[in-house]
Amino acid sequence: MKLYNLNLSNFATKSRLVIYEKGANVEIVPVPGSGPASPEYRVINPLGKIPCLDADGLIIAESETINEYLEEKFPSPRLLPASPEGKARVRAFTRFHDLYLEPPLRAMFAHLNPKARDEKVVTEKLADVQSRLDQLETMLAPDGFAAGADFTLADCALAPTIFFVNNLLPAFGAKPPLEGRARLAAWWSKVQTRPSVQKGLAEMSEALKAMMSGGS
Ligand SMILES: N[C@@H](CCC(=O)N[C@@H](CS)C(=O)NCC(=O)O)C(=O)O
Repeated sequence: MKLYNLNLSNFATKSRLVIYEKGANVEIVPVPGSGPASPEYRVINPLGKIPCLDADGLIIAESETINEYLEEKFPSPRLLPASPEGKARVRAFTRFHDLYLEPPLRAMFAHLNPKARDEKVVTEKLADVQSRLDQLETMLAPDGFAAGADFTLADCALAPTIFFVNNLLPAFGAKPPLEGRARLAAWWSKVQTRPSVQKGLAEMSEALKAMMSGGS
């Protein structure tokens, strides 16, 4: 099995965390060609999105589909609870992440350079991200991991994006995102005790530094 990956990608990190947690035998490889838009990669994943998993010939796109597949293929340690209620609780976070929290943050990436910034777009998207973070604050378990006592797919989805939230929002003039959000701050400290998260976020951090300094 192979995961087509970019270390800076929060969605690819979401899947790498699952691979690291499970110690799954998945080779992590760069996308071929010049990047996700390259014809070489489009032959593999027509959506042109990272990550995608080559499961011995079956191409699986979309990080959440990949993560649920990995959960079934490599059931230990379990990252989805056994009960329908527990599963629903975790999936509420992963859907919230993919559909509501991440898209407005992503829309801000193109405006990182103050010289190429559309302030109207930034103001609108920043307000959206802030209200999603407030919603997340009310959703998080009062202590422990996102959905309760156990580390789950919910934490794998949230950690890479909250890494971006913490590192990039202040560049848009926002106050530190953990300030005034006690549950989010407590969860962030807790989730970083996990070796898989330490590894995944260190890879993102290195890639972010390289990008900021003009490297690849
Ligand atoms: N919904 C997708 C989103 C993946 C995504 O947007 N990946 C970004 C990298 S973080 C990407 O491939 N961007 C390239 C593009 O959109 O052309 C998933 O969950 O995998």
